[in-house]
Amino acid sequence: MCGEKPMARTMPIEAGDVFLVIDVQNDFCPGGLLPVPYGDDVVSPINRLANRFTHVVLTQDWHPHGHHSFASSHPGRKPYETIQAHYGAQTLWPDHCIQETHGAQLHADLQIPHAELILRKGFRPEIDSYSAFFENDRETPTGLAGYLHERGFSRVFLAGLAFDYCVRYSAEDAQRQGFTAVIIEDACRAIGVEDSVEAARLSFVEHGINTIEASVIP
Ligand code: VGL
Ligand code: ZN
Repeated sequence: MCGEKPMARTMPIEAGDVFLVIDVQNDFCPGGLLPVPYGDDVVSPINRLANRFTHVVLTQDWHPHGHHSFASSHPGRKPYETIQAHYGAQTLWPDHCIQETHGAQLHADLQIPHAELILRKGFRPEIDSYSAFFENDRETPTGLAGYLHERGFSRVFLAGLAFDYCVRYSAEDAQRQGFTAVIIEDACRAIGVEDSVEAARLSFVEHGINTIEASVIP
């Protein structure tokens, strides 16, 4: 049967919108130290999307040697195991995104010359930082909420790596800080540790966070 009104298939970009591109760095791409499967597939959709937004902010995971989130800092522990840190559960990772290394550089094919801010996170030796807004203690701010509020943004569109970690926690915190978070899901890729992808999707429903496809932004 015809006659039903089709759903709105496009989402116009508005003045208060900012595109937050999470951790598109060599170490999270195939060949890197913490490779996200098909991580580099996000580069071309993100380049296209970034062109549609006037305002773009990039994040960069930026750890010192011997960072607390590295399995190598915990004798006898292996990557992807979980430990109890003073701020709660912490997944242990292979060493990655060490300051000034090639792996910590943004992917060379990212073409976003108009990006207005590159925010580094995870530089405190004793605490990890998935979210672009807060360290994993969920109380030490990165300053991004203040920056985005002061600039008058109201919606934060997110894409990048990894869907189930830094994108997830950044979207939750954006929403909690009073922004409307929108995840562009096919411009993300996930790491997948146990049920991390399902947990992320459930959390987005709980927090009222919308996920869209890149094609909705023409
Ligand atoms: C990330 C694990 C460790 C991410 C960063 O960008 O999602 N995941 N550090
Ligand atoms: Zn990290």
